[in-house]
Amino acid sequence: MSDTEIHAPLLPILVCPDPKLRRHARAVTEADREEVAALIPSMFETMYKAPGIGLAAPQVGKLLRVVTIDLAPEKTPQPIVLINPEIIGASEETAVQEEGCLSVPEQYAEVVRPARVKVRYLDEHWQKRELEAEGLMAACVQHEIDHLDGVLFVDHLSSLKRNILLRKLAKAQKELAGRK
Ligand code: K1U
Ligand code: ZN
Repeated sequence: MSDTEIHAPLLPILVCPDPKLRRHARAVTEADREEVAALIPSMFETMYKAPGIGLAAPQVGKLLRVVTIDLAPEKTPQPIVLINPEIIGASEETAVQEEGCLSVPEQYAEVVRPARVKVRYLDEHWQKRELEAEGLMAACVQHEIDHLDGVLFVDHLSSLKRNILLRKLAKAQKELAGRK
């Protein structure tokens, strides 16, 4: 990376139990075009730096229905922007995927979700698009759309598993704050 490369500003990632993560994000309209155009590069920069394979705008405190995804930034970067994404089809068959979350740092759990989904969205040029996803992409896109509705991956776990994970998170966050 050269010294002259221009970077978009990094955004602070909210951590659970921040109440903003539980709010519903609103649909983006034409009136938001400038704000969204500025937000997207900052979301990618923040996601790559974290590092993560997805990021939803509410995780950086913006209650807008905007998501960035890149499943393989190290190998062959394939950045995807989803504006106002909607799941328009989901398989009855389910799949288990280990999930993490930048807002639930260093905690991982197996989550059961539909194995395949069809998503309708606007891309970064505001063109209507559809995406059929399976495997990690299906899990990631569902995880990110959940963020737009104030849902976290821990909500898909049994209350026992969720409580254990959230207690571990609180302990780790307390230790981190003590070191600062
Ligand atoms: O939304 C987020 O919090 C990002 C999250 C997305 C996600 C991961 C796994 C399954 C479903 C959704 C992450 O990116 S957690 C970090 C992570 O998975 C990862 C980080 C670096 C390299 C590879 C993966
Ligand atoms: Zn997440």
